[in-house]
Amino acid sequence: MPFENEKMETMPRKELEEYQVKMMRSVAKHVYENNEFYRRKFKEKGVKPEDIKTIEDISKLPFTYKKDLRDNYPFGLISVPFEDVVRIHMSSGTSGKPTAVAYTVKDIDTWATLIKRSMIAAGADSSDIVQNMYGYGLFTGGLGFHYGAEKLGAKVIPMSTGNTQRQIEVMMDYGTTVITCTPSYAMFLGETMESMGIDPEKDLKLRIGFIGAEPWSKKTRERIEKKLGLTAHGGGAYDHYGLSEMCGPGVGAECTAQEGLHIWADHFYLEVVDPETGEPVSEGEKGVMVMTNFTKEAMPFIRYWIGDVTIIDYEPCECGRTHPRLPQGILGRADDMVVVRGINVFPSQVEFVLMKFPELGEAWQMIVDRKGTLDSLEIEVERKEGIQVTEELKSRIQEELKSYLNIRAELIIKEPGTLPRYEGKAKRVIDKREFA
Ligand code: DLL
Repeated sequence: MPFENEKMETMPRKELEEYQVKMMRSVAKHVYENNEFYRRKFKEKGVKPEDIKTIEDISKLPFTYKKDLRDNYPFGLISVPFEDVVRIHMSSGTSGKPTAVAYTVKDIDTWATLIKRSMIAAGADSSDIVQNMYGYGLFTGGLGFHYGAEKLGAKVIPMSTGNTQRQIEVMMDYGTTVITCTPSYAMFLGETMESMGIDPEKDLKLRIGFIGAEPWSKKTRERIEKKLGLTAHGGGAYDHYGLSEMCGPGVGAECTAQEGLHIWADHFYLEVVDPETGEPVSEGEKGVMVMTNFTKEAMPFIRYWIGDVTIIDYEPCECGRTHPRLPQGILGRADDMVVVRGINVFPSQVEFVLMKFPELGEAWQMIVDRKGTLDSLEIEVERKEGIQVTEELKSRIQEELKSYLNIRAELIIKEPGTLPRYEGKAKRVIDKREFA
């Protein structure tokens, strides 16, 4: 089984922990000595870098929040001399003020190595032709995968998002074997192939998809693998996780066992905590992710409160990798959750239920509104081409939704091709309520 760095990827857990403590102490020292914001935060908490001696000591360090990133926009969290910065990525965010992240030459190289590692874990190699359909530009997906795939020695076609028919023609002309995109776009690609009369199993050579940047369920995986002919060519669709604040993509990836995301623990220290108390949850329990990128130079984040919801598992994987795994991937973002009539509803739960029904297509959205004093929840989804929507089918789906969400939702089954399609991350929740 090939590895990017076998020693680090399969290091026994105890040894890995010792390594992490050493690296956490070193990154704490780096930001303490070079960044005013962190020095102040450490002092407020009464902690010094040299206090980090055991894995438990890490919880003495302060959390960093998205708000800190915004408040210090654009360059306040940089921990190296500005002349050492060679790249800046930015995200517009939903609440107005953008956030920016910065990289040194070494950071760009580390990032590419992590993508290379992730690609190797899923069985890609230098013979692959990689059609990179993540957006190039301020989003980290495009350039992240670009440099990683080049480092692997693969042949990169830098397509970026959009122009779907052209994407498919390029796949045919070049014999693309690997694609990178969001799950929403992967589904749209599949639909477009169908409408162009292309059979991906016969007409294309796609075998591996690096699919990520938004939540997707195992049922969605099956659909993508089938629609794009990935399994027919001996590969599959592999979940890929990351966020700009840590580097971009390359934080965690699935191996060929498809048993969940491996979080690359020789670069990232992951904690899964209770969203109310910030204390670690027990293994196997749901919590929100907090992460430190201890090998980043330009802009390391100490205990960054990501807010993605997950469950952590420390059992080594059958591939031999020992790094912590997220067997169910990312269950959603704590802040994507909508509260409807007092019940917490995650878009990922809705997707999980809808994708179980082969009669339904892949496009869907949920609309939350307030009628009088009561919240309403409508779920719109398309039927598959050629499917007759009966009352019996509708009530089966509605029952299943009710049993998963604990709330009654109005189900509207729409004609194929009538709901929005997305080239990047999909927008699944439309909240029309006005909060005073
Ligand atoms: O989405 C980086 C990326 C690019 C990851 C390409 C994977 C592939 P941001 O735009 O900063 O970075 O968004 C980060 O997206 O906190 C999650 O909420 C969500 N996310 C990313 N990957 C996954 C995934 C990129 N595999 C935010 N499953 C994260 C679920 C994901 N959610």
